[in-house]
Amino acid sequence: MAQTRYITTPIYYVNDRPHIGHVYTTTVCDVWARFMRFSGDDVFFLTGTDEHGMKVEKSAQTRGIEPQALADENAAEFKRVMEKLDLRYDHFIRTTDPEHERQVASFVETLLAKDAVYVGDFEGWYDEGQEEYYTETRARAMDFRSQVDQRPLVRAKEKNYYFRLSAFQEPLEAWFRDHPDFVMPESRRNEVLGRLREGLQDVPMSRTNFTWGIPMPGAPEHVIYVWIDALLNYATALGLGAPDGDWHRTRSKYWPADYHVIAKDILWFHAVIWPAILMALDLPLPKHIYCHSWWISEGQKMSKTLGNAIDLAAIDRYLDDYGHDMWRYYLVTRGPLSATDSDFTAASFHDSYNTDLVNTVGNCASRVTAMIRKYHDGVIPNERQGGDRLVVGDVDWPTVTAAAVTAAHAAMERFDLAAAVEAGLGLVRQVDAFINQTEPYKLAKVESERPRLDAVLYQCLEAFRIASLLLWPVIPRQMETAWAGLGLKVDPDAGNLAALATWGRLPAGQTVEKLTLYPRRERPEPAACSASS
Ligand code: ME8
Repeated sequence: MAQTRYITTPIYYVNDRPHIGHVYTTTVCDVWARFMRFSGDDVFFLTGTDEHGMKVEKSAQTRGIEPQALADENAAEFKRVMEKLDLRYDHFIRTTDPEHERQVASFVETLLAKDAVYVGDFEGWYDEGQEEYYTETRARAMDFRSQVDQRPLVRAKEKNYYFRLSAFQEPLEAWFRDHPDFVMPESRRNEVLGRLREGLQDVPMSRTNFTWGIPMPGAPEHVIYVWIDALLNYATALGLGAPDGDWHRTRSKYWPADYHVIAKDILWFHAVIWPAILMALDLPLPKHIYCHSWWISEGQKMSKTLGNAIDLAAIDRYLDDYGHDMWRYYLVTRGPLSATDSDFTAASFHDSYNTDLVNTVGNCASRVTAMIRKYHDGVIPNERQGGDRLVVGDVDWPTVTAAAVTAAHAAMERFDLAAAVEAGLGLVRQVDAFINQTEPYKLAKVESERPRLDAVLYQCLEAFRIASLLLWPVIPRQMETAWAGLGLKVDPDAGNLAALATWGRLPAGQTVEKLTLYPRRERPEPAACSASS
């Protein structure tokens, strides 16, 4: 039975142009979604844009256009970029979609009816850039400055609707106790627990100082606070707020989410406020919040002034120079999924291309197919003699490949994408070592060694084929090229990874082309590879 899976990215603010940060989170989700789909699961992958709030209203004013026009323009840009990068989401939600707006209003009505939301006066320390309130203790710990843009926090007072976050202190603590992998990785969980222990206070649910948002039900002079509106996207996209609707009928089965993937800037909202809202709505909580760190660039925080931002122009240059597969490969294997930031450097990008894609994957593919062309007229030989597999060397290939498939799967389950890649890459390296050990070029010189030569050639190609299946979610373009060159029909959407990855599925007797997957490249001139200003 196909398992349902639900993975989400943050919804991105439309007052910013897409850059490596947005592309990164969406790419890691895409890799995970592809792997799970290929494994036969019923996956729903959600991304989209966060279009309300003061920041968007202000950006639109600065440009002299309506907020909706700004949102339309930038949402289209995010979609274009995702398409260009082969990021295959199942739905792109926009918080200005009427379907989302209706459901948010309905969720807020439910919260009001349950007395989880009330009207009151509120005073606190406010980060204007992040639109976030802090307690006195927290603000002091932050030295009364925004942790994101360093601007001073301001003392702000509002008559507003409030969400009774404080009522969820104990339920949240219990939830964290019972679900040690709710927030991943563990250091992020500890961070949340530390702040949780400082005590929760109620948070504003609405605003009156601007109008670009969803009106508060029954009090249209208030708009619903952008973060509440935004967090609810994960539920509205599945129709959870409209039980009679089509989305609910076809998509509610995906709830709760397997992974909400985010970066550390928005951890508190996802790890504390979102679960409390869900508790208040009597909805099940997501299984995991995966919180990654930052990409920095050439050793420094990315900034327009430094000219080191990996913006769309820079991404385009990397795609032109190294191809889509390498772009994905670098993000996935060198990215900040751990608790530390990752440094994007042109040099490490280039080295990683040469070491892993050219010298490992590409080299193995061309070496093996070249040998089959040279020693067996390009026809895949048989590894069997008299019905039995001929074992040459000391690698028990059926066991080794099955273990790699299991390892890749286990790694994907815990969102350890680099380890999943390593399972595939490790097989490729083993093929190389196996060639060095069994020396097919020597076997080819002795007529009586023909059956052993055939077995070695078959085993090399078969192990490479299984590696290519595991690597496809990360480097899909050239793995598809490889399948075409080997005459294999593979449709990852058919969800038959386990069956395809069984040893011995490679059909003997079929003709293969010599594969050239990743051409060696000279290191581009630094200017051509560093970011634009
Ligand atoms: O926060 N490195 O939207 P946003 C890695 N709308 N990832 C990065 C990054 C970097 N340098 N910069 C950005 C918002 N990101 C809200 C979210 S969700 C209900 C509402 C990625 O446009 C990362 O995923 O500021 C981060 O969490 C997200 O972009 C923030 O996107």
